[in-house]
Amino acid sequence: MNVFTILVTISVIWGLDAFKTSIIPNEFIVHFHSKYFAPVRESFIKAKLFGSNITNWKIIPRENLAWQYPSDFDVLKVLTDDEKSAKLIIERIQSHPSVKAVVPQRSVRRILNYNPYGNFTSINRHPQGVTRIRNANNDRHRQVCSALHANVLWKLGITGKGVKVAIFDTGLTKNHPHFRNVKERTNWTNEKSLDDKVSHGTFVAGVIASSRECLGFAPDADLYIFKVFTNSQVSYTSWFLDAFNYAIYRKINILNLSIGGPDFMDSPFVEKVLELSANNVIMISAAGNDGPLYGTLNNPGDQSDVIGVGGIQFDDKIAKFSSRGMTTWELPSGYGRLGLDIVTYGSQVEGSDVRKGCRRLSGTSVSSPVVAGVAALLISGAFKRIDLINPASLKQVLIEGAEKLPQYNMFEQGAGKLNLLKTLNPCTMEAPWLLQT
Ligand SMILES: *[C@@H]1O[C@H](CO)[C@@H](O)[C@H](O)[C@H]1NC(C)=O
Ligand SMILES: *[C@@H]1O[C@H](CO)[C@@H](O)[C@H](O)[C@H]1NC(C)=O
Ligand SMILES: *[C@@H]1O[C@H](CO)[C@@H](O)[C@H](O)[C@H]1NC(C)=O
Ligand SMILES: *[C@H]1O[C@H](CO)[C@@H](O)[C@H](O)[C@H]1NC(C)=O
Repeated sequence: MNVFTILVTISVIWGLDAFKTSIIPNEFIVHFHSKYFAPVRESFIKAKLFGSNITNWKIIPRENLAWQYPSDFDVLKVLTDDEKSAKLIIERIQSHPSVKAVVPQRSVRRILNYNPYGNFTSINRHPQGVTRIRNANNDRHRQVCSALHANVLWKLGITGKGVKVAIFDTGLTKNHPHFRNVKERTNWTNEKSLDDKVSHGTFVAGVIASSRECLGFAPDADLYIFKVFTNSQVSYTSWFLDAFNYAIYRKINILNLSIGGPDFMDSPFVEKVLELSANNVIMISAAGNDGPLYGTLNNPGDQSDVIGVGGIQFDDKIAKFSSRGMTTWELPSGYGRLGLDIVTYGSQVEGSDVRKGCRRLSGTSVSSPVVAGVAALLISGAFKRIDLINPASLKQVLIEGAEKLPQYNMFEQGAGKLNLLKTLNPCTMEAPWLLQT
């Protein structure tokens, strides 16, 4: 129905998460200017290598759902360890007018820091099988949905219906009891199962859309689960690019992407983020967990087309781990940008656990799904103004509705603290009664 996709990009959940990227030897991403079917792409590559005695290369087939559609890249394997011949192959392919660039294939590994002591980055699992009865006074502070008054919208029947949210993460267990509307679980790794064995992906999905126990913001949103990380938290540039392309074909509204980090700045990855935004996919990404130093924002949360989210505690203090602006990579060519758009709860937040029950996590990757869930809710409640919502206007209303935290500067808080009800106002101008609560 509607045309948005909310893409939640890059989410680092644990306070001490880190990403480590490395180059895969002899594997390259051949990036084309446009999208073509596989035989056409192969003909471009062959055109430049044909007639020479260069035969020590092959295109690696990618058996996934994106394969049926035109694509803008191939993965090329060079079957020689001789650097000179490898270089020759790459140079020849690069000289084809339809080829934009040839870059190394990278792997990215997300390093999770489980803290057994229960402090700071702790993960407090509830005892298995015990349903927690939430006492409003005790536990309210960890319920992000009530802290942001999502129930005001739920009472009006606004629950995320019709909004497609994609979650790029570690998968989700089939028939998890917290979720009503899992539309699709898709496979982008080489693993046999789509289940989440890490619990990262489940937690993110829970903050966005859980309908039981620990509640998420938009329980009726359509969830598209993209398993792009293996159970050992590894992913590849090509897995992400294929999954992004598929999300565009599926007309996803909101995409939850859980990758990123300061080093994941491959040109095809960054350009894909811009392409998604041009296709009306709303992208929300964590600012990073590299605070409290300034200039520590992560890509792509710091890009203009992406909503970059920092973390605060339930007492409105900015979390120490939350990355601060400004952007530093632009400094050599002039000046940096603020880079950080907004802050919201990201410390000791409750969300769904792998099979059932809840757990608490901290990190700006907790804050990012909070904004994604809020975005899904706002879009589904925008009524007649829904056609006016796009990545830029959504960012604008979030920024305008944000509340300044008096004791912090803009590099720490961006436009300030997310305020769901104030943000709702411009989205639903013809329904001002929504705000009289
Ligand atoms: C074929 O290979 C030889 C030796 O590897 C090389 O000297 C020669 O230039 C190559 N010919 C072409 C057309 O690339
Ligand atoms: C958590 O507690 C442990 C043990 O008390 C301590 O060693 C560790 O430094 C603490 N970590 C943080 C981040 O406070
Ligand atoms: C995912 O795809 C790979 C091939 O790319 C395959 O080996 C694996 O079994 C698939 N996993 C699932 C759950 O379908
Ligand atoms: C997507 O998932 C990551 C964690 O994997 C999380 O940090 C991020 O906030 C999520 N984004 C959304 C929109 O849910």
